[in-house]
Formats: sequence, C-alpha cells, structure tokens
Amino acid sequence: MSHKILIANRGEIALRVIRACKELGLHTVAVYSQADVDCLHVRFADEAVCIGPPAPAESYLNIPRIISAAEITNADAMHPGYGFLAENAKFAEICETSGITFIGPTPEMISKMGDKIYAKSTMKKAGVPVIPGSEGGVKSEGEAEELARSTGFPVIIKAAAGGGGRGMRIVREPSQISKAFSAAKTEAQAGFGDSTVYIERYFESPHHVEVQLLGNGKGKVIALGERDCSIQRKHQKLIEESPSPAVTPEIRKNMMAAAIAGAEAVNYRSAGTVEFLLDEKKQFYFMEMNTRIQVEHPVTEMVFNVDLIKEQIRVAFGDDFKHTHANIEPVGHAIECRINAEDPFEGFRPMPGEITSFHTPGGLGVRVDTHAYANYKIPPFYDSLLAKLIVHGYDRREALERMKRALEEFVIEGVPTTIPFHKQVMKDDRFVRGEFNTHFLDHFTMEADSD
Ligand code: MV4
Repeated sequence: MSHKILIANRGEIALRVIRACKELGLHTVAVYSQADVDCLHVRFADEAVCIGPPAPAESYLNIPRIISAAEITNADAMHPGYGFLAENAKFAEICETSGITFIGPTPEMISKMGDKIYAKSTMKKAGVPVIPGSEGGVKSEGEAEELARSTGFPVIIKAAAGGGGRGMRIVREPSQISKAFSAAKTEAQAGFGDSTVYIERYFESPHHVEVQLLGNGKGKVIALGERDCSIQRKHQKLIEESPSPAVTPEIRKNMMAAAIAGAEAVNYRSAGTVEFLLDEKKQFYFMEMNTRIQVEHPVTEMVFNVDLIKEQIRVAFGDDFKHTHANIEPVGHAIECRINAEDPFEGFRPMPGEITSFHTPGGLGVRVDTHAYANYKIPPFYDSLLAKLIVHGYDRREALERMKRALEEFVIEGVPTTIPFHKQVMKDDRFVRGEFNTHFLDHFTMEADSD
C-alpha cells in the first residue's frame, strides 16, 4: 500500500491513527488549529497543515479547510477519528467526490444510521430484537398518548436525528405525555434541525452493552465481542470493559449473531458498533448503531489482539481484513479508565490549564493512549479527555488489581483529573462484584481525597 492519509482530528485519537499508518508504511498528514501548534499529532505526522483558529467550526469541523489541506498535500485518504466530522455524511461524500478515500462507511450508511428510526426498522427486518415502541416517527400528541399507553409506562421520547443521549425525555405518567412530546419535538428541531421523535419503552436500570463490528463492504461482517459501557455520567462514558460482567456465554452468542445479521443486512463496511440495552431480565434490545471508531475501541483490541484502526484502513482501500472468526479469539479481560482534565470533587468540571508534571504507568498489560506530556497546555476549546488508561489481565480480578496499580503509578500535576474518581470506583464493592448498571454513578459520591 502506498497512500497518504490525512487525519482530520486532534488529541490521542490522532496519535492512535498515525501509529497505525506508520506500521502500514503509509504517509501521514496532520491538521491542527492555532491552539494546537504544540500538540504531539503535529510532530508525529510526516506533514502538518494549520487549518485555522481554535474554534472547532473554523478548524476541525471546517470541511472546505480540511479538504484544501488534503489537496495541498496530495493526501489520497481521510481518517476522521471520532467526534468532529466522523459521522458527517456530507463530509464523507465530499471526500469521495474529491477523490479522497474516506476511511469509514459509505456516506449513505452514515446518513441512514444517523436516522435512529431507520436504523431500528432496518435491524428489526434483519431479525434483531429492538426496543418495543413506535414503528416510526410519532406525528401528534394524540398518537404519542396512544403509543405510550399501548407500550406501557414508563416510556422515553427520543429524537430521530439524536443519539448518544441528547434530546431524550423520560415520561412516567400519562398526564405528562403531551407536554413531553411537544418539548421533545421543539428540542429536536433546535438541536438537530429535525423535529422527528419516536417512543420506546423505558428500561429503568439496564446495562449499556455494545458489539464491535468490522465489515468488509463485500457482505462479510465479523464481531469482536462486546464492551460494557454502563459507567457513564451525563451520557459521557468514564469506564468501559470487555467482556461485560453481565453477559453470559449464551447471551453473547445471540448478541453477536444479531449484530452480525443486522450489519450484513446493510452490507456494512469499516469499523462500527451496535449498541444494545440489556435489561434486568437479561433480554437485549438494539438501540442504535455507531458508524465510527469509538473512544473505547482499545479494550476490544487488548482482548482480541487486533489493531482495529489498521483493519479499518485495509478495508477502506478495498483489501480484506486480516482477521476472520477462525483466527481471532478473546483472551482475558480489559478495562479502560478515561482520564479527563476535570475535577471529580467539583461535579466533574472541566479544568484546562498547564500540566506541570506527567508520568505514565507501565509494566505488563498496561497501555496508555495519550497526547499529553509535561508542560503541555490543555487548550479550553476541545473535550477534556487527556489519556486513556487500558489494562489487560487474564481475568476481571487481575485486570482490576492491575488498574488499581496503574492508577497509583499515574502522576499528573497542574490540573485536576479523574484519577481519584477511578481509584475510588476500583474499590467500590458493587463495581468489584460487577453488579452495576447505567445508574451506578447516580448513587456514587466521592470521598474526600486521602492522597
Ligand atoms: C434508553 C434507556 C432506557 N430505555 N432507552 C442513553 C444514551 C443513548 N444511547 C440512549 N440512552 C438510553 N436509552 C430506553 N428505551 C437508557 C439510556 C441510558 C440512560 C438514560 C438516562 C440516564 C442515563 C443513561 C445512561 C445510559 C443509557
């Protein structure tokens, strides 16, 4: 392969993609904003182009500037990372029409799966269990009332163009439905430019379990196990692990088969994730599909020993992936803690600033994906993710002990981080027993720091 890849992103994921490219012998082009001159992705890449002011709209979200950077440097492929333009169908399409290979699914796939109603009905047709509720968009207050009654309370109203927890409304009583319906529509219109909403039965304390998929765009999809992403706060994941402590071998078999059937039905290409809710009765239901590489992909990489970014690049150029179900097998257990520049003692308030000292943990089974270094100034314009600490062990217990040990070794001074939070979760009885769901953090309070 002789290609030049432009990485339309920053931070740890830009470094992650550059590393994969180097191992494949591909040339790399970084783009950066005026706030990111001192960022490592600028130095790691073979070439770097400044694309504008700090504001994302003028740099990492600015399609014409990014396409110009690709044209100036003769890049023939684009990796979007996650966030920013990763699920922007228009961007993927402009890349393709400009002769730049988009390393991801087709533009049609991105826009189809971006419509959560389309995604649900497509999965249902492929035989995947979906959350009970409306078959499509809900048109009127009256229809909302009727559907909520037939589905059974509580219900949740979601924006068709939403996802990731934005623009959702939980309704517990019939008297609240009409008000919630109009509020959700207004919010959906304002947030996504599309007021279409749908209704589902609301599950009170589910696990959030997602299946990692790789499709070759030639009808073949493989599943690389699941990740449990139940430890989240305001729809921001903080801890992910694989395998899920809530998933039995039988559930896993059925969940993988369902995810593969759904993705093969749409001839999925690239890395993707099917999100399921796993309820108290251990029934799983399709929720949405993500058409990007995700922040938490390393836990899957550690368990399967597969480089997901390299696979994504291979299939984008029409090669087949290196792995099949016949030559991959999960080994052990992996956990990821997201280290954010946020103060867990102050409601996880983002705290940009200068890192005065920085020391990463090491040793067997420890991986740190980070763009931070001593004296790095965290700009206030982007998300607060500083590092991902991923550990692998032969079982969950060893992974947990390894995570505690690695968190002890991790030194970040100058800005508060989520490290003290993770230390406390790792010794929480319910977390240790694997007995947690999406509401774990609702009841979790930080103890005063003893360090
Ligand atoms: C749900 C749900 C329960 N029932 N849908 C949150 C993120 C987005 N992917 C969808 N999400 C949820 N959808 C039904 N039918 C629970 C969540 C959910 C959640 C909801 C409220 C507060 C925190 C949450 C954390 C994870 C998932």
